[in-house]
Amino acid sequence: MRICRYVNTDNQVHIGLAKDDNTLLNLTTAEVESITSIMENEAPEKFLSSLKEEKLPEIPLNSVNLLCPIEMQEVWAAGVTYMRSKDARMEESDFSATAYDRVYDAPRPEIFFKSLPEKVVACGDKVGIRRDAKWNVPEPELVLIMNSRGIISGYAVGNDMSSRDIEGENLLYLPQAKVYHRSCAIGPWITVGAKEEEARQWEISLSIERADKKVFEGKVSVNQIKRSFDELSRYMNQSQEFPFGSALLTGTGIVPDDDFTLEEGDTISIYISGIGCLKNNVVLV
Ligand code: DO4
Ligand code: MG
Repeated sequence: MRICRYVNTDNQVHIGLAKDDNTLLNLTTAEVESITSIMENEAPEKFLSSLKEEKLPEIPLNSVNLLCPIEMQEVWAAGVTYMRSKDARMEESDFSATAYDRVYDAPRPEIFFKSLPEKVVACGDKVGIRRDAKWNVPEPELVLIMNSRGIISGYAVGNDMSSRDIEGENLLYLPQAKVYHRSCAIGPWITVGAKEEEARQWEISLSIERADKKVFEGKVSVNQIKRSFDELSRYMNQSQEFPFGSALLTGTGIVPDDDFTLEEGDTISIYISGIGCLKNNVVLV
């Protein structure tokens, strides 16, 4: 089941439930005012199924503008959760290689702050590359959407935009490589009701186009994530309080070759089979 935030011709924000691939049900008319309230429900899937039975107004999906599904959730990201990511970081920096090697096998995962909710870019909006960086890449990642009790209640597609030269120069520069204007995109909606076993069957694919030509393509199975989702959510919520829940990007398993860097105007498409496609153009920031 997929839920989203959208605006249509009335310019009001609505919550939608996908009836099928082309149609949304307007949940705002059933007094559902936020994605957060659905995530907080004890049984979101059951709740949404009951709403599907009601006679709610139907809206063609292609007539609305989808907004970012993140409302008030802090956004964090896990790193070095795939072997490919560990190898790429170790190559990018002799200086920090041991840290990446160690964290891959350590009981405590790498988890870092990524974005305030209001700064997350929606599907169709522009993601940024830093003008003081020379080596910029997208990181296509599955996003766990957790409620205030730390329960994973949904999944989305995420892009953890990164400046690899800044990160590689010194590990202490990681926040600058990861957190800047337009550095995080999440969308296009939230898939509710899938268990971890099902989500692990999904495939993540990344394609980058430049002037209508494909300049990079790659894919990875979610099942290659080294850590369980429970493990990630446990560390994320340990000694923390997220009154509105949180979102956690789960790390990248696709890293373009070392001679690849993003350019302004590129189009990044990230597809996760159980969710959908997050598409953004690149702008210099
Ligand atoms: O430590 C660097 C960041 C790792 C990361 O973002 C990833 O593996 O996806
Ligand atoms: Mg990442």
